[in-house]
Amino acid sequence: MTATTDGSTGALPPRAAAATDSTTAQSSTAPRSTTARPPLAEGEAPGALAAAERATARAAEHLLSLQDEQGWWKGDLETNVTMDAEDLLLRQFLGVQDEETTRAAALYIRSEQRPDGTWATFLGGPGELSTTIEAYVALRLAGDAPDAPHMAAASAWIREQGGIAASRVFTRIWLALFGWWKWEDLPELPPEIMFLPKWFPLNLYDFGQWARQTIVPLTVVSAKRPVRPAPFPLDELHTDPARPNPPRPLAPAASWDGAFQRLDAALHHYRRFPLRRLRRLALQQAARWIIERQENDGCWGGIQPPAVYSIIALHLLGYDLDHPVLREGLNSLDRFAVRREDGSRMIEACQSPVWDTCLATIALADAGVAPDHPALVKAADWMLDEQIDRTGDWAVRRPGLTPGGWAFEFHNDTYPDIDDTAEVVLALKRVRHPDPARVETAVRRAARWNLGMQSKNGAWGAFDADNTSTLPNRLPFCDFGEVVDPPSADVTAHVVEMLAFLGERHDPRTRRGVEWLLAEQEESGAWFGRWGVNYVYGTGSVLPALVAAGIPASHPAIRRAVRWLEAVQNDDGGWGEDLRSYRDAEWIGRGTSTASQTAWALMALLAAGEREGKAVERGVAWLVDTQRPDGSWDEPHFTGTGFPWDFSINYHLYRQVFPLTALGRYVHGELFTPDRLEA
Ligand code: R19
Repeated sequence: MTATTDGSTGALPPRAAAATDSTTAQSSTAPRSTTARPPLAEGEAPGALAAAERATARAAEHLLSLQDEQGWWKGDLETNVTMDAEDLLLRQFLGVQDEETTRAAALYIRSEQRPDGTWATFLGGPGELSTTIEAYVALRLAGDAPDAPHMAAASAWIREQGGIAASRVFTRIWLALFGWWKWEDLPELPPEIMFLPKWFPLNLYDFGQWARQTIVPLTVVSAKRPVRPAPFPLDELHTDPARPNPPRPLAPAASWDGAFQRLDAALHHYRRFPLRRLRRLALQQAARWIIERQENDGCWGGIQPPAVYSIIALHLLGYDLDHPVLREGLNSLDRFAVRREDGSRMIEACQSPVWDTCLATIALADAGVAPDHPALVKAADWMLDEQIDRTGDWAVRRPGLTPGGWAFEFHNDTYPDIDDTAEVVLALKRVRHPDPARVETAVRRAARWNLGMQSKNGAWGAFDADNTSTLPNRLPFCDFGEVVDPPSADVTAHVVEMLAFLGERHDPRTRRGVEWLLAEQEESGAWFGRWGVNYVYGTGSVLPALVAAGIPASHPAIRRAVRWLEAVQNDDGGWGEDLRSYRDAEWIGRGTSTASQTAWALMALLAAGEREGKAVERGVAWLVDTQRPDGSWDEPHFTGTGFPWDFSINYHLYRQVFPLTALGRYVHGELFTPDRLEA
């Protein structure tokens, strides 16, 4: 699979429509729009509806043109330059750098630097210390001189912010690999953690899957403490190079932080006098654990950070770079690279083909594309082939549950997720497939798996059931991002919506999900967005689910949510919510209007029966007015969430699939509801 680009700013133009003929799409859109279109609202300008219909048709045509001939869609998954910097650091560490890759990666890193010398983790965000340090070091490895103006600006800012000593643990581990930081001055995480049984606090399965897969190889790396001499010193990144690690005060022993600091001191002590046999067995077990989880494409968990650390760990345990495990691992890293128009090379943290394909299928179906349109059948076929029929780490908490989920990526069989599984089912239910029995079997298995993954509190997390321990986040080692995967409103909403579409509205497990969602609504009337920014995403996920589950639009919870959405609508008619909303309540519901967030708000309002309201009319007009002539939207802002605040994602297909879904539901009314599917 080669990396694809999606024609958005800076990237190559999309390939021409592959297997789909856009005239077919047009003609299959037309008949449905006349049968299903709801009557005009009082005072509604017929011109506005016609404009929305044209925008819908153009958007559908554009989306169809982006489908791969194998049936999937995949937009670029843009994050930040940490990915690119760590890729270069890995190559340097292993001694496998090549000039062309370094040049193209450096070009990308430089292009993302801001005038004040910093790098941010999302468009318009504040400079971020660890990211800026990693980007700076990568550019130095690529040959940029420390006194070049862009480098001097960066290092001055880094020193102002406290230098390397103030950066996150991951950054200091990378620097320790080259002797730029002392291993002793890092928190300990011993490989013996492998032996903790699954009921013991801080055992591996208390961590979210992404953290688990990162931590296991890192325990190996920090047990080995390798140092490959650096090609140059980095004194310019310390506030005082003579004292690179100024002592930090200890927290009181009776506090959580104090207790974990003392645990860390004890582990440092253990490191000096480990039980040698135990240590050896732990390292062996870690190697086995890692190798068992390598995917068919050579990657680990479909995400770049575990892949990078797993390669280093196995190499330190004696695997040669040309051992098949490492060769395939290294090859897989190249598949995370996206080539851009200017010759630069951007690394994706992760790839989203399953997620993009189910969302695109839903969007096209809701826009009135015929349910048996070849593009939709092809997408369904591809999704059906991706269903995972073996157990994974999720079975530790749910032993005996029959597999049947979908993962987010091309290859990630150990970690299917509940969110993708719900959305794939919602997509498959919209397609008229030539083999309905096959679809029905797949959907039933998926639903059974998702139901089995319900957490004890009645809600759903993304990858695991009952992944709710509060201890992992307190480890000094875990100072970046989320490391657990507790239930969230957005995932729970998607599962509830799926269950409703399968006719399981009255199932007690669906009811518990609904009750949890109702209890989770905030005072404002909105829901928090765990995997999308932010309350607009949460609310945009929950309202369609509650209505599908039979909660009447007149229910007070729904009215409160509608009032919140109306209150935060921008003057231009769109919706936008800045990533700073995760840190600063001032930004909740506020920000520059974006296509995907406007669409989420519209999807919520339409579900709540507000089609004829002023807010919907203005939101639809915003989408129509900002659409580009080719049927696409521009979306420089990041509206996806990896970890609230710490890690943000610009999903390049969100700008297309969500506006199309919202416009389709506006133009046609809801073509797909649980009642219509059952009828
Ligand atoms: C909904 C579908 N989702 C439920 C799936 C979303 C997947 C998002 C892509 C995740 O990519 C990642 C994951 C983890 C990391 C890390 C990382 C940070 C801390 C630790 Br500890 C371990 C790893 C860094 O980058 C990542 C990217 C939308």
